[in-house]
Amino acid sequence: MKIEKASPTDIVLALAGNPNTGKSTIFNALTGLKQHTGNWPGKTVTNAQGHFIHRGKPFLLVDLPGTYSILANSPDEQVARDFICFGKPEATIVVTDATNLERNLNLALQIMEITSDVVVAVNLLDEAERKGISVDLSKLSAELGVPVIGTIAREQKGLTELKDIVDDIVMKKLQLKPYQIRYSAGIEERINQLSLKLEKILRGKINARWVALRLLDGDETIIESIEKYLLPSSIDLRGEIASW
Ligand SMILES: Nc1nc2c(ncn2[C@@H]2O[C@H](COP(=O)(O)OP(=O)(O)OP(=O)(O)O)[C@@H](O)[C@H]2O)c(=O)[nH]1
Ligand SMILES: [Mg+2]
Repeated sequence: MKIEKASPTDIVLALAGNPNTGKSTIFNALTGLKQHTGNWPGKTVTNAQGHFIHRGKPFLLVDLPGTYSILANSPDEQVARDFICFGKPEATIVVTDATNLERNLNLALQIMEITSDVVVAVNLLDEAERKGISVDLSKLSAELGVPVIGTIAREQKGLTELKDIVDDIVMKKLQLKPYQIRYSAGIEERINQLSLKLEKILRGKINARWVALRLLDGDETIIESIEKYLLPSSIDLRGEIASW
């Protein structure tokens, strides 16, 4: 996928989330563009890109397809994953549905395994209120270790605060400590062994722990994408891994 920066100084942001959580509504409100919105899933098939200025800085926002996970089980998931891993976004906004947080946070946790630079937007707060659901945003933020902003995108509520936080993340003004899932001792040991080996090849270009997890899960697509986007063609990652 090509990233269309208006200028090289554009700050790239990703907009991720489950289907139908209001990503495109946020995208349109921020960029002034008219990405199609509607209440059926899977409308955003390509990555729409748009610009906005906030606090005097130029941002490039990329509206990713809605997915329940980024484990690359479908082309949409792979597009979303590859952009978060290789599109070098300086922050990722994870848009969640306040009426269905438990399911939505699964994706947020997966993204937080890849990158620390995450803000969670809890959208559809009006719908939640109608259903008698209240969300303790500050407690959620404390648990997740990343900022959480409540929004009602259709009414443009919370969006300035969201932009402020994104800028704070990009400017490294916040201490982010994203919650990391810990696996059983045996798996953690394998993760550590693999991470050490991977780090020598990946050299901080991508989170080695996360790559190790994907490999343990038998995910071949991550090797292809790393070879395609991150490594010089002289390095044979697949061959290296096969030799371990
Ligand atoms: N009540 C309410 N409706 C909202 C809010 N935000 C978005 N919507 C509506 O929810 C529907 C889905 O919004 P979209 O912006 O298309 O959602 P999306 O996440 O881009 O969906 P996909 O591209 O399919 O993943 C639309 O009908 C929006 O108008 C909100 O805060 N409150
Ligand atoms: Mg959309």
